Amino acid sequence: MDERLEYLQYLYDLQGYLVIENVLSSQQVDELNALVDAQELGEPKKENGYRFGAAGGSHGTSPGFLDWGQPFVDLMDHPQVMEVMRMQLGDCFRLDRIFCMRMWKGQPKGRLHSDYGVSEPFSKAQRGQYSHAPAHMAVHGFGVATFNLTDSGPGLGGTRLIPGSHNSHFKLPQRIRNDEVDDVAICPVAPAGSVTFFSEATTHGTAGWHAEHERRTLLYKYCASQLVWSRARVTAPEGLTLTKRQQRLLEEPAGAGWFFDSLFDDEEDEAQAAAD
Ligand SMILES: O=C(O)CCC(=O)C(=O)O
Repeated sequence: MDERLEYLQYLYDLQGYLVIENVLSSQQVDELNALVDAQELGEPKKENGYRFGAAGGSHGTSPGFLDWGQPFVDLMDHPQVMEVMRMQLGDCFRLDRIFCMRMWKGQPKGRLHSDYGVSEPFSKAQRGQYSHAPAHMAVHGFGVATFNLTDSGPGLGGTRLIPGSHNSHFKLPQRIRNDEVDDVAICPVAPAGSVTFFSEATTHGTAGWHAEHERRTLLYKYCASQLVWSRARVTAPEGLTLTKRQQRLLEEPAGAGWFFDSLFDDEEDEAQAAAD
């Protein structure tokens, strides 16, 4: 493993999140923003009205924002996303759900939550007691790649999270969940063109939006191939071209290796061919 990857792996494992800057060039950011503009999505509304082009999860089966153009399809397997998700999820993973978030100045924060681990909503862990997530729960099996299409961070708003909380053995105290204390969750610096990665076990939410410009992010949520969150799926958009790897990312859930092939077969074949 090269030193850069070793460094990223350490930080992601330690913090439960990672921001990598300059993943997209300014031309790519402009192109994606122009395609979002072309959708004429209207005003983002308060209370859950920030999500656009959603698919999978609680949003039903459809291509969601993949329909907005080839560049949105091509981000599914952006090499930087593949590299980080492979560290978390192994060689076989799926795109489980997607949505675009848009926020305007003055829109309020979204609650801190975690989808896995001792603080997930259906956890039987008792507040204040050292607990383990049960073995049948795949605590670290879901990961998110958030492409930031406008600047976000402290003073602006954006993704908010509690570093290291993916490995916590204590249920989130109510005073943190209710935002009675304000210095535990952070809103990391994440400029346009960056990607914010986080585990769904990391306690996360949304900071209120304070910037003059619109918040725009594209969330791609992946999971180990044998896992699934809901019965809804992200499907391939009609009329756009998907590579073999992109098609594989949209396959039905199935056991890694047994019924779901590695996303990295071709890379390995190519490396082997080059070595021969
Ligand atoms: O605002 C964000 O980036 C976090 C979104 C969120 O809360 C979620 O993905 O569940």
